[in-house]
Amino acid sequence: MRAVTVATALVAVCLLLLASAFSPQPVLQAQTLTPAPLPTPTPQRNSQPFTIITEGTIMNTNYAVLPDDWDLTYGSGPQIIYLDTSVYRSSPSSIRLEKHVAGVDVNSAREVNTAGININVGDRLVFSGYMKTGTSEFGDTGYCGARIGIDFYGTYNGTTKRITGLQSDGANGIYPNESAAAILAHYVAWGSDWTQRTIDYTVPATIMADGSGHPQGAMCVPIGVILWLQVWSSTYGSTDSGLAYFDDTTFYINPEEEAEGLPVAVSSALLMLMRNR
Ligand SMILES: [Ca+2]
Repeated sequence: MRAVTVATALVAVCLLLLASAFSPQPVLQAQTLTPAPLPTPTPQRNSQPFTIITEGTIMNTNYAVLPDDWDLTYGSGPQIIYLDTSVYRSSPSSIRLEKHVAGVDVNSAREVNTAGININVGDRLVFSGYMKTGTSEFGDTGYCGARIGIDFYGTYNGTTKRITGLQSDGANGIYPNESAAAILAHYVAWGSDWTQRTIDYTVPATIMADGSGHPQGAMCVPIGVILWLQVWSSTYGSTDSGLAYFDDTTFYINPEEEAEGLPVAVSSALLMLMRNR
């Protein structure tokens, strides 16, 4: 009798999982957010509003396909972001980022962004990309070259704004405790051949605001991210004429579910059940 009861329970659990797997996932309403200025020394970011896209129902989607998921324009007027079909890691192209010229282009951040991507507390975010850099016009060293990062957005006092940015590998804190050594190590220095950098970060329940959007020190619940590719320097900013190329970018939400060997839909349903306990 006991074996039969256990078997019956197992069948019930499997049916529940299958039902959950094939039931429609909630779709968030698209929201329009207004990015806020970054704190010093991180440069001013795009002032254009953006729309959050949902993460959808398939967990192994790459949300950073190059070039499709990257915004090749930044504000109005002349641009400094180009598709390059002669320098790339994988055919047919990479993204080339040229220097910022004050008064000519508005991309003083010297960066490339994705749209807003919906995330949830507890999600594991894995963002990776390859960078190749030219020579620094100024011979700059240290906190300079090419890098990748993640800006977090969340709601506080009824408005959704930028919370803060993650500038290192995700294993060494986030504002105000992000390791300076980890930020330094996350740069791909000038004069580098194709080099991969990866951010692996699990979204905490709250993230402290750095003051660029929400009031500094406010604890905010993260609801979305914008990924960025950037050339930056602590001394010469975005005006260095050294070029940077970005290729083979990937951004996965909860990729570990595939590694468990379970069908993606079933493992996603299991995760949802665990979250909702
Ligand atoms: Ca490519």
